[in-house]
Amino acid sequence: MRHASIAAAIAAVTFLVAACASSDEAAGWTYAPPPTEVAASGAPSGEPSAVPSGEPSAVPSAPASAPASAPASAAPASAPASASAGEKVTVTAQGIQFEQADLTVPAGAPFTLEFVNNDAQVPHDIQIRDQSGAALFTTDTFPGVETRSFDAPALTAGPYQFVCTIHPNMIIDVAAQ
Ligand SMILES: [Cu+2]
Repeated sequence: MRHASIAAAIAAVTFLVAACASSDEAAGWTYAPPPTEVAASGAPSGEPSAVPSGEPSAVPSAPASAPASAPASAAPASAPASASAGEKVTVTAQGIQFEQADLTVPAGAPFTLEFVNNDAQVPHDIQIRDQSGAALFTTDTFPGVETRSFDAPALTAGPYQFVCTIHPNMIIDVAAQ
């Protein structure tokens, strides 16, 4: 019994080793040739058919649909999406002051203005003013403690000020660049 089971085990191991060796060998022989055959036959047939069929259909359809939808729906829809997906500028009010002494905001693209009002029950807002003092954008006025996000308009590169209209001492020098 004992000899028989050992012999069986040895036989099994021998068989497994042999099976592994032979399957590796078989794999080496059978796997190597097909890839070059597939690559050689696949490239020439796939390339010429894909390019001519894709290009003619894509080009005529794009100009046809773009003018119709772009001015009316595409432009307004994509602007807020890119603004919220783009840069976020955070301004914090605390102790009747803006925490940020100065700021840099992206020029030429709408951005998200996140206003953190940490002054409990004290209302603040943020007004974006250009160099002449003209107001370009004003957020809601709201008391803390609360955080709100606003879609600020695109600013051309240059200096601006963020000012709280309720507390004129709250001023941040801002560079759009
Ligand atoms: Cu204020």
